[in-house]
Amino acid sequence: MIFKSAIDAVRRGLARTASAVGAGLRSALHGRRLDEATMNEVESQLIAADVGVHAARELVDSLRSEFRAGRVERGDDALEHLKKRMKARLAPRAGTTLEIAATTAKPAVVLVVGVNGVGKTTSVAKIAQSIRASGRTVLLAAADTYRAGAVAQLTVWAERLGVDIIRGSAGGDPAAVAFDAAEAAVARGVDVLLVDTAGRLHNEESLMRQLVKIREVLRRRIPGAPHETLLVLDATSGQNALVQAAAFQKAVDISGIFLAKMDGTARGGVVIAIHDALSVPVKLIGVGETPEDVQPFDADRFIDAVFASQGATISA
Ligand SMILES: Nc1nc2c(ncn2[C@@H]2O[C@H](COP(=O)(O)OP(=O)(O)O)[C@@H](O)[C@H]2O)c(=O)[nH]1
Ligand SMILES: [Mg+2]
Repeated sequence: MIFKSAIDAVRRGLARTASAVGAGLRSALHGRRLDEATMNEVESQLIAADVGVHAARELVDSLRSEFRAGRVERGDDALEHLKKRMKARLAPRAGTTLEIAATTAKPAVVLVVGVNGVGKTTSVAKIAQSIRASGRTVLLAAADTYRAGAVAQLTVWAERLGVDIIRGSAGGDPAAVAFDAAEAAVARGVDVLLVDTAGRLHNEESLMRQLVKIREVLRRRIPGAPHETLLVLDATSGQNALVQAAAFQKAVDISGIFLAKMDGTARGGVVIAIHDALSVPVKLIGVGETPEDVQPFDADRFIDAVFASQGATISA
């Protein structure tokens, strides 16, 4: 198991989401009797938490039909019903881990993509740290040659974590860096190669073309690579994250989502919107700025943490 998470850590990391979503629904429902006005309030609370209009409507529709059938009357039963329905919604793709956890490929290659500022480089450091902690070796590739500071930023992480890094020159060809890194990973016999990429170029088309080229270079040198293409999304960007995901999914085959900055948002319901809109699972969540601040996304734990008793008792 590369990534571990205790329920306490999940609750701490998600304190803002949990207190906002949980407390909002709780204050609408706890100790009350259900009626039409209350159900409208629940729908607004869900939309405010970013679960998406579609999911919010379906959740409230299912609650309404339970209410009209006389099966749910008390607000507290409504809370339980919502909790169950949310878990069921997330269940089909829950619990999926990184491909590198299961693959026997060596080196296993993880390509990390996403727009500027979402948290790619930090997420690479987090994954590197977890792999190191599990006793495997890591090589980093600084394939964001577009921004002057990007290579330096990853270099600092490499030094702090004590892992090797392959760099090109600023403004150089990122596909060449990917090629050199693949060569080095094979020659040095490392277990996992993590490739950090640029999030902004002259336009979206050139960015996507560059990512496709990096993929091809990796695949040519290492059969089956990249074994994971991880799209990093910023949880605080709300529905905007869905627009980004669609663009990346079209260009490169995304195999998983790293949802960063879950600690910084009261709108963690975006996880549900992402699961609704995309065919790829959220695999990891970022809950802070240090390399330790990463957790596997576990749907049951996530929903439990969101609904965990009074929000006030868990806000950090
Ligand atoms: N609070 C919080 N901040 C994060 C998280 N992940 C990244 N950041 C911060 O977001 C900013 C941009 O991160 P960076 O990794 O440089 O993004 P990149 O441009 O996609 O590579 C930095 O200030 C990071 O410290 C997270 O999970 N939580
Ligand atoms: Mg970066």
